[in-house]
Amino acid sequence: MDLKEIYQNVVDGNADETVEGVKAALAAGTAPEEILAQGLIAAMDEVGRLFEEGELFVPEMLIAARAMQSGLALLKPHLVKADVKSAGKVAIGTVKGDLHDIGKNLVAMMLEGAGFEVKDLGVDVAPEAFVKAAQDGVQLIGMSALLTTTMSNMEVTVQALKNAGLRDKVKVFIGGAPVTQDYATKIGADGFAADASSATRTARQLVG
Ligand code: B1M
Repeated sequence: MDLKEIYQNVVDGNADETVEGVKAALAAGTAPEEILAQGLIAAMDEVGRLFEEGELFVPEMLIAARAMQSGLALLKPHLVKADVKSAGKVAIGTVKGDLHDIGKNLVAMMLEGAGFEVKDLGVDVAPEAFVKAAQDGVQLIGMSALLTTTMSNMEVTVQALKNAGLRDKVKVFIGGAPVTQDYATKIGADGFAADASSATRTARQLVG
């Protein structure tokens, strides 16, 4: 199966064809990581480009995202292989005001694969919900943001953890397209990761 076909089916929002394409690629022995990077993630970058140029609109972006997620669901068992849940407890979520969850889901999946126990708080997560997770005893908090307008809620959450007297009890790491190491340093987060695989490395370093 040509990964270009998977890519095009995601861009066009064809979920059934994407699923068939991913199945065929796996059956042909293509590495799941290759299908993910060259088929699914590359397609979402193209969708973002077309949106910016005014060639696609929000509904089409949403349909493409659904196609991407259908393909991703098939890849999950191949990407998540760990059977020992002992690396640590992480709560992860997309910050308040932000509904983008594909990158966050990928990071959660990779963390599970690396042996972390992951509590997925979902999207549009209020600072109080992150605080509650810290009170419940997670060692790590991961925050994702895809919008320049919502990333400031990462700083609000770090502040809420401080106000609750929990900042020393949890490590905070952040990521998402507009987020940088400089921003992480500026808001007092403990770590930053640019993508899902480096997120597991960051998480491992943070739990020592
Ligand atoms: Co939106 N959107 N969107 N969108 N969307 C972007 C982000 C945008 C860049 C598109 C563009 O203009 N080119 C733009 C943001 C501009 C900006 O702020 N600078 C944008 C906009 C403007 C919007 C709306 C405001 C549009 C509107 O309504 N007018 C709206 C906002 C809604 C809201 O959240 N309140 C909106 C809505 C949507 C949909 C709902 C339609 C849909 C999301 C569906 C879903 O997620 N279930 C959507 C989509 C699909 C996108 C694009 C096209 C694709 C995002 C994606 O899934 N990428 C996106 C353009 C783009 O990113 N190129 C865009 C694939 C994913 C694997 O990558 O999420 O970056 P990513 O995750 C990566 C890394 O960032 C990192 O690892 C991941 C894997 O490698 N990472 C972490 C992510 N989180 C991490 C956390 C970590 C560590 C690493 O630690 C905890």
